[in-house]
Formats: sequence, C-alpha cells, structure tokens
Amino acid sequence: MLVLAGLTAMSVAACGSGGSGGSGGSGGGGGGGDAITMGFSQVGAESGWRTANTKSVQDSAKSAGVTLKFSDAQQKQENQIKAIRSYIQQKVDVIAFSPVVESGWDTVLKEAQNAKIPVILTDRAVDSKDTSLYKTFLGSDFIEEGKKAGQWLVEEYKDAKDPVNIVELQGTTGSAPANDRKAGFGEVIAADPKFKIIATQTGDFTRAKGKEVMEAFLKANPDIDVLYAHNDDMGLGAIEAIEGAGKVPGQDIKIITVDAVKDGMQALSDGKINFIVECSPLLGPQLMDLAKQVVKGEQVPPRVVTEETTFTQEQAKQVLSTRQY
Ligand code: GZL
Repeated sequence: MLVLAGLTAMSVAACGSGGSGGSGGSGGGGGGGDAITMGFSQVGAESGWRTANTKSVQDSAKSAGVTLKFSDAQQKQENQIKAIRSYIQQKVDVIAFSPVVESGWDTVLKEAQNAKIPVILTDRAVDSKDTSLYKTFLGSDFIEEGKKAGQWLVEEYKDAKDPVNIVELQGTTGSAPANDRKAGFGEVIAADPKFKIIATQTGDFTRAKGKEVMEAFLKANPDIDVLYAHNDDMGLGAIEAIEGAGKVPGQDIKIITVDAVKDGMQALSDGKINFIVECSPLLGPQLMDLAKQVVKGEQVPPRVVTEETTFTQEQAKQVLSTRQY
C-alpha cells in the first residue's frame, strides 16, 4: 500500500475499484449519467499477457456499458500519440492507455488536459514530472516483481559457493516494466557478489525475439546457470533455444519469468520454468470503475496497485486448471 500526498493509493484485487483522489474533468462528451465513451490506446499484441489484457478491457467495457474506441499501436509510440489525438478530436469522455515506453508523452497529455479530457494510465507508467497530466495510474509494481524474482534466486542458491552466471532477457527498451523489473532484480542480487549478470539484452517481450537472443547468449556463454526473462513469452522462446542447444531447461539452466499466463504456467508445471512472478492483465473491471468516477469528477487515488503473487512448480500444478488467462 502506497501513501501519496495525503491520499492513499489503493492496493486492490484485480476486480476492485479506486477510492478518493484528484478531481476529474467533465470531458468532451459531457459524461452525462453512466453512458460514457472511452478512447483506449493499447500497446500492441506482442504477448499472451497483452492478449489477455485486451480481452479484459473489451469485455469489461461491454459489461460496464462503456462505449469503447480501441486502437492497437503495434508497439509504436507514434501510433499511440496519433490515437490519443484522434480521441481528443472525437471528444471522448475519457482516454486510457498503456504507454509503450515511459518518456515522450507530455505534449499529447497536455493537449488532452487542454481539451478537458481526463486520462488514466493503465498497466505501464510514464515519466512525466507533471502528474496532473493524468488522473491515476492503475497497474502492477514492476520493481516489486523484479525483487520477488531476485529473492527466489537468492534463496535457491543460498548454499552455492561458486559464481552464479545469469543471462537476462529484458522487456521492450524504455518501457516501465523493463526498467523496473531490471532494477528490482538487480537490487536484490547485488547483496551477494556470486550472482553475475553475464549478458543482458532486450527480447521486446516477444517469443520470437526471446528465442533469437537466447540462441546468441548460448553461443557466446557456455556456462549459463540462470535465465531471468521479463515475461513468460520471452522465456518460452528461450526454452526452444535451450532445447535446440541440447540442454535441459529448468535443470541445466534455471528459468525465472514474469506474468503467469497459461503457457508460462504450463511450462512451470512441466518443470521447464522454475519460478514465475505473477503480473495480472485483468485490469478491465477496475479501469471501468475508475473511468466512471473520473468522468463524474469524483476523486480517485493517484495510484492503484494491482495485487499479485508468485508461483513455484508445485503451485502451478495445483492452480493450472483454474487460471483465467
Ligand atoms: C506488464 C506488461 C508487460 C507484460 C508483457 O504490465 O506491460 O507487457 O509483462 C507484456 O508480457 O508484453
């Protein structure tokens, strides 16, 4: 739970809703009653997580009676900026988006503010110094996710005396999850010099790139002990590379990933991944609650942190059949 500027962020389950925070705007469409129009700019369709997140947003809009204008930016910031500008032109009541990278948003967010259209950040953060440019940020604590990954590794190798050689598949360069998952993990393993990140490179959160980069890691580093991948999809691509190199994933090379999507949990249950840190994509219900509140001008918390857990191989076996995504 974060306490910010006299307001308390909410740490709620994926289907909860916000509390009191900054005042909302009346928006272009007036937002009369509950029938509101939301312009949503999505990062792309790069991973199983993203597909599940898109479904959550679209299904929740339907059940909340929110008219949704939806765009897929194919992981390009310029496409997101274009989409936000078009929503401003269309005078939607509220804009929500998952910023593909942290920087470069102030100008377009200022345009939305000048048009009196409230903006909600969902999933990823921006590095704008002026936090009045958006009403709230709903999403995971990525630094905490990185720390959880590091804490598992420290425990797993607590009796090891020799160096532990780690390779890291980073998420999209410049994105909040990549920056913060790297920082959280690095902070925890820095406590013991036996942990060495011998190679680190972006796999852009995709399976294909994860496989390609892991192939290069394997060629250049014969003695890899651990892979830390910032999402399941890159980890699954890396498993193909590891098996292609005649090694056993989960045994010859231990693997830690983040997300806990179905395919990742299957690999965890099969013993090919050793530990997964959950990152919930099911943000839709909370997003619609927050959108209705900001359009009505109600106060919402400036930060809403989604609750999530971690899974070992045993735990994955127990919950696999119940996973929603
Ligand atoms: C995290 C999200 C990341 C996922 C990836 O909230 O932004 O983007 O971890 C996805 O799987 O591509």
